[in-house]
Amino acid sequence: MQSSSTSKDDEENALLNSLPKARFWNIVELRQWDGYWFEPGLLKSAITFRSSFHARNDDVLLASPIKTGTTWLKSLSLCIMTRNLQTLDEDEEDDILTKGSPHFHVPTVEISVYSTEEAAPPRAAIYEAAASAAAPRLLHTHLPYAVLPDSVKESEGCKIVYIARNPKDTLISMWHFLNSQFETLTDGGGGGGPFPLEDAVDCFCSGVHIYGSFFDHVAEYWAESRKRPEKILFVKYEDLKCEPKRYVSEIAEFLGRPFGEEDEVGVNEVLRRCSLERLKNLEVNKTGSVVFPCPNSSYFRKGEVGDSKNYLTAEMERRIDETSRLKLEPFGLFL
Ligand code: PAP
Repeated sequence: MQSSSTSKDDEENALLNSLPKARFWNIVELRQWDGYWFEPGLLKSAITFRSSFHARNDDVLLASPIKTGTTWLKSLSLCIMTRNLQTLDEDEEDDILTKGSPHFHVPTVEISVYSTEEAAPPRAAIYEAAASAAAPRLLHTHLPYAVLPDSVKESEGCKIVYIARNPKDTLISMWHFLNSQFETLTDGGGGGGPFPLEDAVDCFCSGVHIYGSFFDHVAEYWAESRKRPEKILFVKYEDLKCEPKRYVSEIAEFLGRPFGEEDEVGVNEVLRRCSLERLKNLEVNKTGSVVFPCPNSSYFRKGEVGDSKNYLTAEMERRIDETSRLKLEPFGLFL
């Protein structure tokens, strides 16, 4: 008799084979599902997440496209949510961020919790932490809104904080990150060297991309956040950079953990603990890998607004701006 896991695998493989296919950066196989493109392993995780996750009313789900400030949002939300367990003075020993990467404390569900791939050692611990943690749970996803589990969408209490970023800076951050991950496979299949930026711009604007179109991803969460502002808080990376106290206070308020009017010290301490320079230099982030094979250190680079100017030609900028104009501005969204 066939085991149930084999038949589930067979069903998933049959589904995967029936879906439209494409390639990302000439390296990664993609499948199209619910209008978005996914790497097959992530798609299987997304399907499992959608069918088996039961949101609790006090869950917090952080969401983002890749490279829009995920690591920062994870760190800030973790500090905000665990504030009652920490004294928030300058005692480093007391700081949960010194004990593990933000990606360890706040797992990305489709990568670290529902992954069907062989578990790397930290994953099992992450799974336990997510599945049995005393409420409230703090989780993260890169998945588009369209494919989230119904229980997340329907739960009154489960809140979503989404972080978006300027598309040009997002693309450049991603280009650096993925080039370092694909180092030996880039250049159209194994020649080494960075993937041609012009082709990366093509891919980004076409939407044939890991996790699907950046523009659709952002527009969809934006539209939902307008409809249900009590459920989804939409934050821009640039706003956080420009007015950090205001937006950290807003996130805390949204999560039901407001800083008192007098608590400027608390806000400042959360921001100090989560600063790029500090996180980058913590031992837990300088070494190891929570999301195998990405080194923990690879999530920290420059963190500057406008860094894309140093890489994109005027024509590349024009094409990305044009895509934003077509895809985001009709929703009243300017990034
Ligand atoms: P992920 O989606 O793969 O988890 P994510 O954290 O969203 O990555 O993106 C990394 C970017 O956030 C990097 O931007 P850059 O390439 O333009 O430099 C990284 O430097 C930036 N970043 C990481 N941590 C912080 C932080 N604490 N404050 C501000 N920016 C940060």
